[in-house]
Amino acid sequence: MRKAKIIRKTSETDIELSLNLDGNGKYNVKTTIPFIDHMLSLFSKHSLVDLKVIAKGDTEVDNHHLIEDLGIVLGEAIKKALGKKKGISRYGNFLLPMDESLSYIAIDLSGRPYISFDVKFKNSLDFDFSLIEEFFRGLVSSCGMNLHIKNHIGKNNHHIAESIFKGFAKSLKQAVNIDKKVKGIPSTKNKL
Ligand SMILES: [Mn+2]
Repeated sequence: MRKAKIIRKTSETDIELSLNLDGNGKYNVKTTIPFIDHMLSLFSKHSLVDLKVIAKGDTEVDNHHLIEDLGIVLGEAIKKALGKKKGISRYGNFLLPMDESLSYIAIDLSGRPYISFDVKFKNSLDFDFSLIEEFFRGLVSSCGMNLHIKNHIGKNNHHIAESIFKGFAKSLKQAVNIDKKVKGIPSTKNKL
């Protein structure tokens, strides 16, 4: 079973996250930030990764530390659960529509962290949408993932964010998929 549990406690945040890459999309997410609970829940639902998250942080400052650290811990857990990456598809991509918003996501579980984040959110008073990029930046750095995110069209911040998280979920589902025709590690270097 490709499962992992990460407990990470710093002076800023306290996060406990467990996942199962071979799950069926069961989730229990409590981060104290309702919008992120919504995003992580739909990530689980559409990636079929079972996800449990209990987290809190210094949100009296702002949401920055907690959202960034949630990305780091999710990336760490994906990496740990993948192990040596034997037999995986490695690549995934998805063009995901969410009402008026359309986002394209591409993943390579290459072991090398890289992010391209081409998304323009509108200014918002109720949530700092710039933190979505911080979340994914943290995730790629700890996971060693190459991740391209491009929003092609979108008006509503909530829809844009949702198209990104759902597209990420669908892409990750493809990339972590065990392909029976893949023998060993899918790299000519024999290491990912
Ligand atoms: Mn929604």
